[in-house]
Amino acid sequence: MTSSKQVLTDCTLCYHSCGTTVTVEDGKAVKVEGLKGHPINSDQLCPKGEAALTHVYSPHRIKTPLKKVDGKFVEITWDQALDEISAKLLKLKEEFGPSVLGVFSGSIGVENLEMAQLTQRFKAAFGSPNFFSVESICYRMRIRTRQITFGKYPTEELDSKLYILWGHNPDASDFPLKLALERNLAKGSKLVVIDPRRTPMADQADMYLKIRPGTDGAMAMAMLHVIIKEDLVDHEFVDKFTIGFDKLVPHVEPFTPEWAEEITWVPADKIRELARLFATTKGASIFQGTCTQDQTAGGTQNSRAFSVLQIITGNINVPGGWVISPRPHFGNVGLNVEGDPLGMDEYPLFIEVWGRKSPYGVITMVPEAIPDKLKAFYVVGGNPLVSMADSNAFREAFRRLDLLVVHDMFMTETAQEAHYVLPACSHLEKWGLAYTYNVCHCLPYLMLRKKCIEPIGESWSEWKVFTELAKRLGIGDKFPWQSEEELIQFELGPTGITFEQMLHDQPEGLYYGEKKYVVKDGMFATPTGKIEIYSDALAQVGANPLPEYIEPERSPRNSDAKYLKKYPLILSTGHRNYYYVHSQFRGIDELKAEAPHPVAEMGLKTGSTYGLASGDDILIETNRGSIKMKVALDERVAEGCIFVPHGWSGEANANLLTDTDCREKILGYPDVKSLMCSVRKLSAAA
Ligand SMILES: Nc1nc2c(c(=O)[nH]1)N[C@H]1C(S)=C(S)[C@@H](COP(=O)(O)OP(=O)(O)OC[C@H]3O[C@@H](n4cnc5c(=O)[nH]c(N)nc54)[C@H](O)[C@@H]3O)O[C@H]1N2
Ligand SMILES: Nc1nc2c(c(=O)[nH]1)N[C@H]1C(S)=C(S)[C@@H](COP(=O)(O)OP(=O)(O)OC[C@H]3O[C@@H](n4cnc5c(=O)[nH]c(N)nc54)[C@H](O)[C@@H]3O)O[C@H]1N2
Ligand code: SF4
Ligand SMILES: [Mo]
Repeated sequence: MTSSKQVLTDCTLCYHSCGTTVTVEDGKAVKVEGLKGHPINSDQLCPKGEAALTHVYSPHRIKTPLKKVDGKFVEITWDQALDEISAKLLKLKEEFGPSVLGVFSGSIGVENLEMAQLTQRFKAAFGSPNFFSVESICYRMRIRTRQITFGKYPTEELDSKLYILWGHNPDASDFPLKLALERNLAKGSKLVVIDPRRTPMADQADMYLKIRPGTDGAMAMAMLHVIIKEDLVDHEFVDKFTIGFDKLVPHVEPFTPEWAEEITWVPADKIRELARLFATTKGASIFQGTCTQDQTAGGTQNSRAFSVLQIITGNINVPGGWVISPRPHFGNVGLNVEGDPLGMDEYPLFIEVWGRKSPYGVITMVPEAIPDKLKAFYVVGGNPLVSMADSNAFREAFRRLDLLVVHDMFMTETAQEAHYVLPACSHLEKWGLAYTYNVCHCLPYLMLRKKCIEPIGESWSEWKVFTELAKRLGIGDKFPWQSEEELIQFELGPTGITFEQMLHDQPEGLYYGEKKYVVKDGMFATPTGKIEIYSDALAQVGANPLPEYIEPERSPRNSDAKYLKKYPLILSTGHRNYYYVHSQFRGIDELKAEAPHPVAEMGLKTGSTYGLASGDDILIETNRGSIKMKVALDERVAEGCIFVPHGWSGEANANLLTDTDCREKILGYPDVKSLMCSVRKLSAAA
C-alpha cells in the first residue's frame, strides 16, 4: 500500500517564503502546490515554486563530497573531506591566526536563519571576524540608513494607498507585493513607477517616470524641495518627533525640479506633480527597490532622502506608510561579533553604529584581501564568483587561496574553483524556520520548514556539516545541538513558541506580535530619541548629515570625452528575471523554455544607432571585461542605456563587466546600476 502525506512547509526557493503543500508518497515528494489561505502567496506559486521538484530531484545534484586532484574532481567520503578541511584550517590558524578564514553565505541565507547564522557561528567559534554575505551588495543599505535615521527599521506596508515603485519591479521580483498590488489597485490605491525601463506595472500606473539610472537622489532632493517650498509638510509630526528639519529647509533650497530635470531626464512638472501627490496622501509608501539603491553610487544618501520624504509627510507608522513592526527575538545562533571584519576602517558605518555591531564584513574588499588577510574561504549557499561584482577579480583572488570550500547542491562556477565541494540538502531535506517580516499588516510571519524527504545522495544540512567540522577543530562545544529540531527549538526559545506547537498546532504558520500604529516619544532608539533628519552618525564618518545627490562616478556627466568615446552607453545590471533566482535554475527545462537566452535591453533609437536589431548577438565591454548576450530593442527602455541581467554564467556573466573598485563611498557597496560600457554587433539574429 502507498503511504501518502501532505506537508505544509515554505517554498524557500527565494526569500519570499511562500507557503506550500508538499505531497509525499512512499518517501518521495510528488507534488507541490500553493498553501491555501497563506498570507504571503494566497495559495498561488510562481513558476519557480511550481518547478521545485524538478530542482530538488535534478540529475545535476552533487551527491557526494568532492576533492580537486590535479585539476579534476574526485569523489571522497565525508570523513576524508572533513578531516582534510579541518587539518588545513588548523594549520592556517596556527601559522597566521584565525582571521585568515572568511565565510560567505548567499541570498537564500539572508532569510534562512539556520544557514546564515550557523555560518556566522562557525567563523566566530573558529575565532575569525570575517563573515560576508550578500548583505553588502543587497538590502542592508536601506536597513542601515533607516536605522541611523529612526533608530529602528520601519518597512513598507504591503497594503498601501499610494505605491511608489522606486526602482522595483514586483512583476519579476516580488510575488507577494505583486499580489498585494493587484488587490489594492482594484480597490482604488494609486501607483507610481520610477524606472528607466517602462515595466509592465507602469502600464497600470497613475504616473510613470523614466529616470536616468543612478540619479534617483536628485529626484528625491527635488521632491523634498517642492514639499518644503509649497509647505506640504506634516508639521505636527515633524515638530514632535524629529530633529534637524530647520537645517533641511535651507539645505534643499537649490534643488529645484528644473535642476533635477537636467540630471534625471524626468520633466520638472512631473516631479512637482509627484511631490504633491505623495505629500497629500496619508498612507503613501516609497517601495524602494530591494537592491537598486544599494548598488548605486549615491545609494546611502538616496535611501536617506527616501526616509526624509516619508518623515516630513508624516507617513511613518500610519496604515499604508512605513511601519515599525514587532521583531521576534530569536536565540542567538550567530554568536556575538568579536574583532573587526574587513571594511571596519574604510566603511565603519556598515559595521557599527552607536556601539552596536552587525556581523558583516564588506564583500567588495574580499578580492584585495586575498591572500594577505584571507587565506581560506568557505562558501555556503552562494555563488559569489558569478553574483558578486567583478567576477574577474573574484576568480583571480579565489585562485590565490590556500583553501576554498563550497557547500552547495550544484556545481556552480564558484564550486568549480574550490578545493572541496560538499553536497547540500535542499529545503525539503532538512528542518528550518521560515521568517518573513514584510507580510500583510507589517507583522512577521513564522513557519516551520519541515523535512519532507530524506537527503538526496549523501547531501548534508548546514547544521550537520558545521557540527562535524567543529568537532574536528576542537570547537565542538559551540555546536551543542544534537539535532536540527533541537537547534530550531533553541532559535525559537525567547519567542515562547515551541517546535511542537509549530509542527502540530500551527503547521500553516503564525503571525508574531501585534500590529500597532502608535508614534510616541522615546520609541526611536537614536541617541537623541528623535527621528534624525540631521544625522550625526553620518557626520561622524565624514558624510553629509543631510541627504544629498551624488552623481555616479562613471556617468556621461562625470566622464571626460575620451572615456565617453570609449564607453558611450550607460550600463545598469541585474534587473530580475521572473523565471530565475540569480544564478539558479538555469538547468530546469520548464523555466529555461520561458527565458532561454541572456538578453540585454536597449532603447529602439539607441539600438539602431549601433545598427542592431532585436535578437542580434552583441558584445558588451567595460574597463573590466566583456560579455556576449542577445539584444532586445524596446521603446519602453530609456535611450542611451543598456540593461544587462545578472546570474548567467560563462561569457554572459554580467559581473565580468562590473568593478569592485567602483563603490558607494559610505557603505562600500559596488555600483552595478550606473556604469559605462560600449556595445558591438557580433552576428545578426538567426
Ligand atoms: N525572480 C526573481 N526574484 C527575485 C530575485 C531573483 O533573482 N529572481 N532576487 C531577489 C533578490 S535577492 C533581490 S535583492 C530582489 C531585487 O529586487 P529589486 O532590486 O527591486 O529588482 P527588480 O525588481 O528587478 O527591480 C529593479 C528595477 O530597477 C530598475 N532600475 C535599474 N537601475 C535603476 C536606477 O538607477 N534607478 C531606478 N529608479 N530604477 C532602476 C530596473 O529597470 C528594474 O526594473 O529581488 C528578489 N526577487
Ligand atoms: N551585477 C549584479 N550582480 C548582482 C545583483 C545585481 O542586481 N546585479 N544582485 C545581487 C543580489 S541583490 C544578491 S542577493 C546576490 C545573490 O547572490 P548569491 O546568493 O550568491 O546567488 P545565487 O545564485 O542565488 O546562489 C545561491 C546558491 O545557493 C545554492 N543553494 C540553494 N539552496 C541551498 C541550500 O539549502 N544549502 C546550500 N548550502 N546551498 C544552497 C544554490 O544552488 C546556489 O548556487 O547577487 C547579487 N549580484
Ligand atoms: S516567489 Fe516563487 S520562488 Fe519565491 S518563495 Fe514564492 S513561490 Fe517560491
Ligand atoms: Mo538580493
